[in-house]
Amino acid sequence: MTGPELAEAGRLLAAATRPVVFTGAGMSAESGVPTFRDARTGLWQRYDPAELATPAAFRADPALVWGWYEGRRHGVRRAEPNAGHRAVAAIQARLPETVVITQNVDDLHERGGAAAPVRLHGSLFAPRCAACDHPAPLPDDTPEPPAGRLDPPACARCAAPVRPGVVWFGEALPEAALAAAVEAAARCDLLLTVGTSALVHPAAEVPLVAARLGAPVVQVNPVETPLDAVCAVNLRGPAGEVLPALVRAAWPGDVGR
Ligand code: BJW
Ligand code: ZN
Repeated sequence: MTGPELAEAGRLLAAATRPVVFTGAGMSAESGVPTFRDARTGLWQRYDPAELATPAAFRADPALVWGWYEGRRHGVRRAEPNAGHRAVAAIQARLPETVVITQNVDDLHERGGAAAPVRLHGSLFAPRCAACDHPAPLPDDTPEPPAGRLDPPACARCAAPVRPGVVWFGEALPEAALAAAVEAAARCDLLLTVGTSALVHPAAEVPLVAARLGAPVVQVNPVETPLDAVCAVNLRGPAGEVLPALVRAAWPGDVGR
């Protein structure tokens, strides 16, 4: 990240009235929540998505999949929002029409002070029945995180296994969330994309919609992504450092952040 790029991104943010903040796993990396595809630390380096993040995987071995997601839910429960989440909340406080769209299944945007985001890939905190979609209560939280296999609870309505409320490969995204995301991207006057590899579709098309309709796209990511080509500004660095710096660049006179 260089001074002129930060200054230009700050100008774009200060001039915006209805920005979209589009986030991926890198947003929560500095909170200790692992990303999926980072070379050393990504979940998909250690686990096979085909065995854990598809409907077929859950049908084949519900206890393996449920135990893995419960372990991740406990990890998120112990995590705290980072300075990047708080900067997103500061943008929303300054520009109330800001729409936060996330691919993340954690709850760190809300806990960082932002309004509930548009969730494209569901939530670790909204389990539901795998057969009838009836929402299921979260299991009681034990002090010790579960390790390994764990039988899922049974649906109170039909007794089928309860599944994590996330979107797996091959599943449709929640219709209302995808429509809200595309609409917000189409009418925004700045799209800030943070911490996503932009490899998973259709979510990755959200910033492209904004770019196609003429909104500037500013990217925060330590590395290149397929979005580089459509970005007005690329801020190379971690969200927890770059986003607070961006807020300071946009509104230098503000105090209290
Ligand atoms: C930092 C940082 C720091 C690090 N600061 N940055 C078109 C083309 C090709 C394939 C497809 C296509 N359309 C659909 C597909 C198939 C598939 C897909 O996209 N596959 C590709 C991977 C090839 N898509 C689907 O299957 C989707 N469904 C679908 O298309 O349905 C069609 C349908 C219609 C009607 C009926 C039925 C079906 C569903 C996709 C669901 C994705 N689910 C997951 C798992 C969620 C649950 C869970 O958590 O386990 O969602 S996969 C995983 O990837 C997760 C994420 O939300 C998603 C995106 O990952 P993200 O957030 O970008 O993370 P990373 O790790 O990839 O990147 C992190 C970035 O952060 C990196 O760039 C780092 O550099 C950066 N970073 N530290 C800032 N400190
Ligand atoms: Zn049911």
